[in-house]
Order: sequence, then C-alpha cells, then structure tokens
Amino acid sequence: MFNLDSLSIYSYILDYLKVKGLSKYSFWTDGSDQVIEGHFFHTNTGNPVEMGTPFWAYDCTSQQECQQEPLGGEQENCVELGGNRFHYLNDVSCNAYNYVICQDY
Ligand SMILES: [Ca+2]
Ligand SMILES: [Ca+2]
Repeated sequence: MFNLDSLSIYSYILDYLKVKGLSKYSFWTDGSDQVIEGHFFHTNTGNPVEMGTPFWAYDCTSQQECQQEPLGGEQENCVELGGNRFHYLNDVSCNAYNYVICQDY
C-alpha cells in the first residue's frame, strides 16, 4: 500500500485518480492508530502520519462547527482517501471495503 508521507506524493495520487476517472472511489492509504489510539503511524515505516491540513478531511455534517478528521476514535483505526470526501484523509473502520494503490519500491 502506498505511503502518503509527502505533499508531492499526495498531489501525484490525486492527479492520477482524477485523470483515470476514479474520483468517486475510496482507497486505502498506509496508516493506523490501532497501537496507540489517536496516534497514526505508517505500518511499513513506523513514521508518524502527517496530520491536519491539507491532508485530513473536515466533517461539517453536524450542526456544530466543522471538525477535522480523524474523528472515529476506537471505532476507526485505518486511513482512507475517501471518495465521498474529495480524497482527503479520513479514519474509517479497518473492515471497510476500499480499493488499494500499490507503491513500487
Ligand atoms: Ca482510532
Ligand atoms: Ca472518520
């Protein structure tokens, strides 16, 4: 799974998804907070996942102020590029069904 650890990679992936017409699909990216809740790390390198803007999605569905993901607590421990979130990062259940993007090393 690809390791989204820089803006240049993120930008490349977003361009690729747009060009290929894959904007509505959701994809896994490497990262989890399963070991320490609220602390996301790349599983393949152990490095921390970049947090905040411009990586993570906002949730403005409630009547309250918008909040920035990750918001899923112990129920959501894996990270996707959400097709319904304009491919910003979102924590979701690790049992969700998403597509994958492989990274060539
Ligand atoms: Ca979590
Ligand atoms: Ca979430």
